[in-house]
Amino acid sequence: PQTIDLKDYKIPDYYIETVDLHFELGEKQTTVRSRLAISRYSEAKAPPLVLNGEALELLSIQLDGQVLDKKDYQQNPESLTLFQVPERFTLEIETRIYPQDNTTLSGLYTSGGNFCTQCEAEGFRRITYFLDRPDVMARYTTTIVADKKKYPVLLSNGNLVAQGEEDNGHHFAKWQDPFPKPSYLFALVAGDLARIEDEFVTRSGRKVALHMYVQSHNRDKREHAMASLKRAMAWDEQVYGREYDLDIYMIVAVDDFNMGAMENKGLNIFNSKYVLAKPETATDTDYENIEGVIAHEYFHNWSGNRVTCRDWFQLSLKEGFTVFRDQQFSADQGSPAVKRIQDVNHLRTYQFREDAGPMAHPVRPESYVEVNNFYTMTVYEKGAEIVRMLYHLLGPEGFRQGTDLYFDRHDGQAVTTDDFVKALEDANALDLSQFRRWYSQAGTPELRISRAYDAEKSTYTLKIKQTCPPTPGQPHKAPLHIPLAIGLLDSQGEDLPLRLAGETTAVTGTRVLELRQEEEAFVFHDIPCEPAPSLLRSFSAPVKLYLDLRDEERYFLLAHDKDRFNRWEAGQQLAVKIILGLVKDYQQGKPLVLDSAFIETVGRILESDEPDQAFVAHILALPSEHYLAEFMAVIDPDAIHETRCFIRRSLAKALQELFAATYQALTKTGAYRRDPKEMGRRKLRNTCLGYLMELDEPDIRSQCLQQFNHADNMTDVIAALSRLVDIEGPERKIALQTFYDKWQEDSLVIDKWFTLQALSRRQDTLARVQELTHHPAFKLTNPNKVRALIGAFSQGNPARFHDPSGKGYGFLGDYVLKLDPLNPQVAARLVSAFNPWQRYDQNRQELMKAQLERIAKTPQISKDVYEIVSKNLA
Ligand code: HT7
Ligand code: ZN
Repeated sequence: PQTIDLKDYKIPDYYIETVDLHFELGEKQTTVRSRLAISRYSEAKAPPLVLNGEALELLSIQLDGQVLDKKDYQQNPESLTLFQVPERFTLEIETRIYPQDNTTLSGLYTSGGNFCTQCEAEGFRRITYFLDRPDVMARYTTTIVADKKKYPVLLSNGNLVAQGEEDNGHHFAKWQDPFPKPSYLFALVAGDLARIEDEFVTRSGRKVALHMYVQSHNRDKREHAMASLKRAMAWDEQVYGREYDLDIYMIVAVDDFNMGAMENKGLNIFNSKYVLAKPETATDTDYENIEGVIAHEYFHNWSGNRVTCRDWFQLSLKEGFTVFRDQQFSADQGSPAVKRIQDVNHLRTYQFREDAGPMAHPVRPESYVEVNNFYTMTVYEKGAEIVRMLYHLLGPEGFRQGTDLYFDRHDGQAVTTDDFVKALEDANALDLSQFRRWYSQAGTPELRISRAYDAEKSTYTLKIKQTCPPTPGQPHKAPLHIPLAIGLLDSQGEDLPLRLAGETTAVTGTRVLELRQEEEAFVFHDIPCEPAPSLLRSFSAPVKLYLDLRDEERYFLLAHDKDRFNRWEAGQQLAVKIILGLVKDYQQGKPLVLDSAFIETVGRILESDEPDQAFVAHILALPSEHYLAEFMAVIDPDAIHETRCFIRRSLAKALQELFAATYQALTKTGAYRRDPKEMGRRKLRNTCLGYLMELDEPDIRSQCLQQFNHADNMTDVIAALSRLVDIEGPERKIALQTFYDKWQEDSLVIDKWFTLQALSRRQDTLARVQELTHHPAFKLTNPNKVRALIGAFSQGNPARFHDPSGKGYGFLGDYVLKLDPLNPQVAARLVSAFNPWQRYDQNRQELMKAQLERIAKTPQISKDVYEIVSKNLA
C-alpha cells in the first residue's frame, strides 16, 4: 500500500462548484446520478482529471452532454481518470452501488433496514466518483427517490426544497445545502424512523427546528439528547459567540456505526449509544457521554464545518479544538475538577501509551497509509491539550479574541493547524513559533524538577529540565514552549503570593510559568517559609512530571491544595508509589503489607464533609492497571493486577465499618433524580460497595444482589453487577441470567452485559468470552457488539488478555482476521491492542509477535490492518 505524505500536499487542479445528486434507493441496488460543475484551477496546461472512486460500478459518463468514449477515460479500482477536459465543464456520472451488502459502514449502507451514510474520511468515493478531499468545497443539491412505505423519511443536508410522490409507490425529497462543504460532510438517510421535534431560538431571534430521528421503539429515550443539544447551542453562543446557521438541525440514531457520531452539515448521524437514554437503561456515565458527544458534534458546525481542514494531516484542527470545546462545555455543566480528572485519566491511560508505542505520531502526522487509523487519542485528546495550553497562555479573553479572529478570517475555507495558531497569535500580538512544535513533535515530554529553599534570602528556586523520548522517525526533540501552572502553599495550605526576580508585584494564587529552554530556573522572592509545591495545576500541559516530593508533602497537598485537580493528583501519586513498591515485593515473593498511613488517609477522606461526592469517589479510586503499567520498564500484568486487588482488599478489611456505614448513609431518599449531586452520591455509594465486595462475604454479596434486584436505575444495577461478575458464588449466575432475561430486547443494554463479562477478573473469562461470540445476540457486523465483547476483553482486561499461555492473543488474532474482510476500520482498532507488545516480558512478546506475523502473512489483509501490523513489526 501507498504512503501519503504531508510534504506532497498540492492544491487541487480542479474545483467542483456545484453537485447535483440523484439517488434511486432500491432493495438490492442503488443508482446514483451526479452532475458536477467543474472548473480548472491549475496553471499547468490541462492536467488529467483524476476522480476518486471505490467499489463503484460505472454505468455512464457524459461531459457537457456528450457521452464519453472508453478511450477518453481510464478506470481502475480506486480512480477514474479523464485524460482531457476543458477549463469549465459539466460532468454527469451514473454509478451503481450495493448498500445492503456494504459491511464496511463507510459510504452508503443500511442499518436496521434504513439507509445511512458515513463519508468521513473517504467514504464519499464509495458513493460516486468525486474529488474526495476536504479542500474541494461545493454546494450540494440532493434528490432521494425511494419506496414510500418502506422509507417514509428521506433526509439530506441543508433545507428541504421539494418533495412529492411518483406513481409507482415511490416518493422523493429534494434537499439543498446553501453552505459549500467538503464531501466528507455529505449525508443521506432514508428509512422508517420516528421523529421528535423541538425548537431553539438563537440569540439573534432566528427559529431553528430541531428534529431527532430514532427507531420507533426508542421513542422514550430521546429527551436527554434533545435537552443536551439545546444546552450546547446556548453555550456556544455565550462562550464563543457562535450561532447556528441553518433553519433545521437533524440528528439520526443508527445502531451500526464505526465511531461515536458524525457532524454532517445539518444532519448529524449518531451511533445510537450516544443518543438513547432513560434511567432504567442508561448509566450516569452514559448520560454524560451522550451530553458530551451531542455537544461535540454540534460544536463542529463552526470548528470543522464552517472552517474545515485543508487535508487530513490537519485533522486535529477540527478534532483537537472541538474536543477542547466539548470538555469546556461538560465542565460547565457539573464539577470542573471531576471533569478534568476524568479527561486527564483518559489521556494518561491511553494517549501516553500511544505516544510511547510503535504508532506514536505527532498531533499533525507527517504520513499515513490509511487515514482512518489516524483518528487517534493523539489527534483528538493531545490535540485538545494543545488548545488548552493556548488557553492557559492567552487567558480566557485573549483566547476568545483569537478564536473570533480565526472564525472570521477563515469562514468558508479549508485551512491548517498553522492558520489556527496564526489567528491566535495575531489577535494577541504574540510569538507562538516555538509553541508550534507541539503539532510536529511526537512523544510525551518529561519535566524533571528540583527545588531549593533559601531561608536567609527567603527565596525558593524551581529548576526545571525538559526532555522528550525518541519516537519512530524522530530521534531528537527540540524544547517546547510549555505552560506550567503552579502554586506554593504555606504551612496552613494557603497559596503564597508569587513574585519572580525582576517583578515588582506578586501574583496570588495560581500562576503560569512559561518554559522554553531545555533547562531553566525560576526564583521566587519573599517566600517566608519552605512551601509545599503544587505544580502542573489542572494538568496545564500534557507532560510527565518528576518531582521528588516527600510522602508527607503529598499527604499535605491531598488535604489542602486549592487546586482540586492537584489534590486528587497527590493521592494518585501516593497510590502509584505504594502499588509499585508492592509490585516489586510481589515479584520477589515477599509478603505484601499495606502502609497504615495510606489506610488512615483513605479513612479520613471517607469521613470528610467534602460536598462533591463524585470528587471523593475519584480520590478513593486506585490508578487503573493500564496507567500503572506506564511506570514499568517491563510490564507485569499479573503483578499489577494482584497487587492492586490486594490493596483494595486490605482497604476494605481495615475500613469495612466505615465503608458499610457510608454505603448506608448514602442510601437514596426520595425519587430518582439525575443531577450532579445525586450522581455524585451514587458514585460514592457504589465505590463503597465495590470495596466491600472485595471481602467476598455472604452478607455483602446478598446486599449487592439486593441492590442489583431493587435499584430503579441502570447506574446502580451495573455497579452491583460489575462486582457480582467477579465472584465464584451462585449470585453471579443468577444476576447475569436475570439481567439478560430482562433486557434481551434492548441491544445497548445487552452490550453492557457482554462488556461486564469480558472485564471479569475470573480465571475462566476468556472461555466465557469465546462462548459469548456464539451467543445469538453477538454480531460481528455490529461494531458496538465487537467493541463491547472483544474490544473490552483485549483493551480493558489486561490480566486476562495477557494470560501467559497466549490464548488471549490467539483469540484476538482470530477475530482480527475474521473481521477484516467485513469491516477493516474496526479490525484495525482491534489489532491495536497489540501495539505495546514490546513492553512485555520475552514470553509474551514472542506470543504477541507471532500473532502479528500471522496477520501480516495473511493474503489480502486491508491497508487499515496492514498499517498497524507493519508498524508494529518494523
Ligand atoms: N468527525 C467524526 C469522525 C468519524 C469518523 C472517522 C472515520 C471513520 C468513521 C467515522 N465516524 C465519525 C466524528 C467526530 O470526531 O466528531
Ligand atoms: Zn469530532
